[in-house]
Amino acid sequence: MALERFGVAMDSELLGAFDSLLDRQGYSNRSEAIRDLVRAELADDALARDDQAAFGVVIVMYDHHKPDLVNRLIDIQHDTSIDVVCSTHMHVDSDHCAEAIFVRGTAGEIRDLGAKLAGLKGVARGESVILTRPDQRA
Ligand code: NI
Repeated sequence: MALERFGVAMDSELLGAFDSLLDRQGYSNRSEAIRDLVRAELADDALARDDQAAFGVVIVMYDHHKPDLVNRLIDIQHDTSIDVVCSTHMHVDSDHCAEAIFVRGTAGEIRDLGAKLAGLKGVARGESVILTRPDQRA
């Protein structure tokens, strides 16, 4: 794909802070950093729409002593309409487990699944990471 050049005007203080950030992040030039920022912004914009095709990981940390919680976590994964590809379990300590659940669906479905699991009594923390392929952005 052909590269197009464009000029950007920026005050020196902002540019200095940007260069300092790029240095810490290991960028060798501004162009690659700006391309990554644009890609991230386009992905965030696409993923804000509930119907955007997506994939991701829902991570929950929970107290495995809570009665029936483990079964409820499993039931929700079986009953969801989205594709639960796999999950990985980690025994965090004597009380807590963490589960990373890899899913494919729409951004809205993944958000809903994450919220449903995080809202269960006994789930101490729930986080979702949702990504989309550039060629699938609506
Ligand atoms: Ni465990």
